[in-house]
Amino acid sequence: MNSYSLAREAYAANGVDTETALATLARTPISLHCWQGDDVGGFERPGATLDGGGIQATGNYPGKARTIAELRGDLEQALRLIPGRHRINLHASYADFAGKKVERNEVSVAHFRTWIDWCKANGLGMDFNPTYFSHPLAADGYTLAHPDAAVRKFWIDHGIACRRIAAAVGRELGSTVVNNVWIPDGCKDSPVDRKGPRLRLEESLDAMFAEPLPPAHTLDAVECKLFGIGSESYVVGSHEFYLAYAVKRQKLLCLDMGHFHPTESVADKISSVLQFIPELLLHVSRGVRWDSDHVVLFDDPTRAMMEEVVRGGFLARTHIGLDFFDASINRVAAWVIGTRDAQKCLLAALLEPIAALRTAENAGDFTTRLALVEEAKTLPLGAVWDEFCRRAGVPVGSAWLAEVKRYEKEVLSGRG
Ligand code: RNT
Ligand code: ZN
Repeated sequence: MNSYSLAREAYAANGVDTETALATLARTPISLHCWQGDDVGGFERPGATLDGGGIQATGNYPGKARTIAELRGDLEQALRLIPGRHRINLHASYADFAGKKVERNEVSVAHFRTWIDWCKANGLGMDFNPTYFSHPLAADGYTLAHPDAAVRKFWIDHGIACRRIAAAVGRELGSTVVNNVWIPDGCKDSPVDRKGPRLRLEESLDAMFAEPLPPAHTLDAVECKLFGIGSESYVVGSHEFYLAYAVKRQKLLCLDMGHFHPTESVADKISSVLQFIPELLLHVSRGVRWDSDHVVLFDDPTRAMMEEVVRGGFLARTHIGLDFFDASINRVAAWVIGTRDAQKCLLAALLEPIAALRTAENAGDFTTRLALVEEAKTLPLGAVWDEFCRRAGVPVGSAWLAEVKRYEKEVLSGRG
């Protein structure tokens, strides 16, 4: 008997059907963030790098993608090692301008034509983000909440342009594009006016979202944050601000796992938030001290997150995206590790002996609940995961690493 058959029996004895779990996992896409491949630089100009704005990529591991073609090649390599069918999450700063200079308030779907074609050719969906950083008009740390109306107008127009791109891409690919708004606006030291920028942000968002677009083509999300590098004392788009805004305007809320106090459970927020907003976007990430963007692991916070999504029956209302950028290790490996681990966490959640746990809880038998949760942790998850990889035709276990090493030697090492 092979290890999967044994695992299947072990789970069945706990009232869990591994085949149902595998089918659900197979139809759950993960949105791979393009920005892990080039340290959030983008390709608006040659040699672009992440510039200011509340986020930072650290490390100088060789092999960073220098062109759109290189980035696509790296993504293709990562996708060959990740089971399932997925999506690519693009920032506006990854537009294909074909050498021309195009301002952010003038971007259009034409500048993403080659990305759309590439997504089609690779069977990928797309998600989108306006880019409110790495730009002279974001250099003082304010964009949509800027005190200068002309600067705000520029960024509102960028947001409007991006929503139209998202809608056009969603229509063409036949798959809803989540368009996520994150802005860096905030302050290193304590401002005396915390109110003004927030009033301006609400006004800017309303102006940006004014045009109705078909939800089947695109959905708007807003991303909250506790603090950023350079905005340690004040973030305009705080948790309370965006939660209230999302409820008021019925937008998606983006919960980035690295954007909270280190001891806060982000998983616990899901059921509260989804009681009042239509859908949720997750930025699956890992905070370490003051950095919010380490590679995702098969760890307790990520497992808890996926458990909440599954237990609450929220999978259909949750868009799972990744958000990390580690420049200190092989960037293709970072994608592979983070995506496979997010999927492993989801699989673990799908394999929970949930019926027995609910029976125990409903009977007030918390002893049994605790006992079963703990016993479930050592059920043969690995054998089910390996079977998933085998069926998807991707390397099983750590075999993917040899592929990444080969790619590093043959492709990445040739980049200056
Ligand atoms: C920054 C936010 C945001 C970015 C990406 C690049 O704190 O998490 O999601 O990481 O848009
Ligand atoms: Zn994020």
